[in-house]
Amino acid sequence: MQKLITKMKRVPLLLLIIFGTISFAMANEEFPGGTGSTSDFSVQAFSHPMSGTRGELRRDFNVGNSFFNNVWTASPSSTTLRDGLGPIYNAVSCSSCHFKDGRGRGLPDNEGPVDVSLLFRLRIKTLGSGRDVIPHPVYGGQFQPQSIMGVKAEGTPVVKYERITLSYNDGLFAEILKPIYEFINLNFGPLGENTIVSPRVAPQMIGLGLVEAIDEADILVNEDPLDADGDGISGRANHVYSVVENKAVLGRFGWKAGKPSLLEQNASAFNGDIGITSPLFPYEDCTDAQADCKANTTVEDIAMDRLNNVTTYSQLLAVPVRRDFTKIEVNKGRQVFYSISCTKCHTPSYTTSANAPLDILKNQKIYPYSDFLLHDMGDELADDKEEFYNEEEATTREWRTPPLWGSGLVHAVNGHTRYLHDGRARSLEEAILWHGGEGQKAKDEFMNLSKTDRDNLIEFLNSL
Ligand code: HEC
Ligand code: HEC
Ligand SMILES: [Ca+2]
Ligand SMILES: [Ca+2]
Ligand SMILES: [Ca+2]
Repeated sequence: MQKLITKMKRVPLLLLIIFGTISFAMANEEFPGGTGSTSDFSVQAFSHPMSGTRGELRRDFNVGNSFFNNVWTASPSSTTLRDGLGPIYNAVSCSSCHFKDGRGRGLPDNEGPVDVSLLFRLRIKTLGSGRDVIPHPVYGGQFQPQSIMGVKAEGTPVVKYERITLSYNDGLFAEILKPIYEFINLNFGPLGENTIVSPRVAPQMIGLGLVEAIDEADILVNEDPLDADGDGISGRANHVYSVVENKAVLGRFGWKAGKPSLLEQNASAFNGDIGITSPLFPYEDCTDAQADCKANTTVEDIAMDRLNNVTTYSQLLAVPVRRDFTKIEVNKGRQVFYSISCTKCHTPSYTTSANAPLDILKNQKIYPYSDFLLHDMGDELADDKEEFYNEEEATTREWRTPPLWGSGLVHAVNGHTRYLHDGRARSLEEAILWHGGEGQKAKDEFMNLSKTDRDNLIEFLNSL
């Protein structure tokens, strides 16, 4: 009896400690992008600099912002600072695809041409060289549907859909649409049987400097390439060639973690997507088969200092504060997310490096919900069912776990609720239903939940 009483006396203290710790952890989580998080949830939610962006940094951010939104024109023109578009390109500005610093919708509701925000990487399976691939010899590494006057564009990507019906354990149904891509109006002949087409939609631009500021070791610690712990999940890091460092380094950005840094990601977007050459990527994206493209190349369309301004801009776009943070359903949904396999890849949190390049990026407790590693996500999401290395060390079947912060604000910013690497999921629910391969177990667990638990989980995702 005495024992029981002392035990009971300890309970409140214990509860205080437990709940004290929880509420402290939760309070952090309300600010997923650390102290610089923004509390604007409007159409501008993804467009704010982290609070603390002042002085020279703020000026650099503003210049970067203007070059991110700038509509490039063909040269020669009256504004040499802002010309050099093409000769072939996907879009005339960064913000045509990352509209309002948000994400592209990628796919139309009905069959037809795809949205400008969806681009296609092209690779050729080379016979007899194992699982390696090369850029398409005629169309190059990326399909450019647009061109300046007097130059042939490459063609038009179109989509049609195959309907797939899934049934939940409780008898309810869901229908998902599998995109099937086709290329029409091809100006340089057919793509050929051995072409691997890899569709990618423009993701939102928030929190990227914080992602860059995560210590490499904190990402690599979650790798389990041989699935040593036997849970069916084998996250791997991509190691990609850096033109700046002239060696292979950890890949962090893009749907296959194919780019090592924001500087290189941005410079390659200027080059491949808009036809803007820079000191980092001095050559236009034309192949030998594209004579008119080659005849219209331009040199150093953007200078290094402007490129650096755009990089500062992309480092500092703030992550929004969580909404409905104390709502019961959201917290129940969070419990579901943590109790089924979601956090095995969507790693909740990190503390950024003390050595980050900018003070406001240092030592920040952040909640991106991603391991930033590659996972085989199954046949249905794969670029090609056969496994080829189509982005450095990432295969046709692998995708980088995307951060989930900002997921619930896509509709407010971009007016759609499209998710996954090509925007095929029309809702967060559909995004989960596409998980296969290493994500199959998580999907099955989701499909076995009660309707209430599923709804709560979606509410939690919408609060991110
Ligand atoms: C044609 C549409 C399009 C245009 C134009 C475009 N992007 Fe992107 N952006 C994408 C796509 C698609 C990806 C994903 C690329 C991948 O997975 O390889 C991406 C990825 C990124 C990322 C990495 C985000 C992340 O979460 O990893 C950054 C940063 C970025 N773009 C910056 C820019 C900048 C700066 C410009 C202008 C120079 C630009 N983009 C122009 C479509 C576009
Ligand atoms: C095996 C690792 C893994 C597990 C487990 C996993 N995910 Fe994912 N998740 C991914 C990857 C990789 C993608 C991107 C796939 C693609 O775009 O093709 C993704 C995409 C998503 C997206 C869309 C994000 C975006 O920006 O488009 C949501 C939402 C999501 N996951 C939620 C969940 C939930 C909820 C669970 C648990 C039921 C879960 N995931 C379990 C790896 C995983
Ligand atoms: Ca150019
Ligand atoms: Ca091309
Ligand atoms: Ca494992």
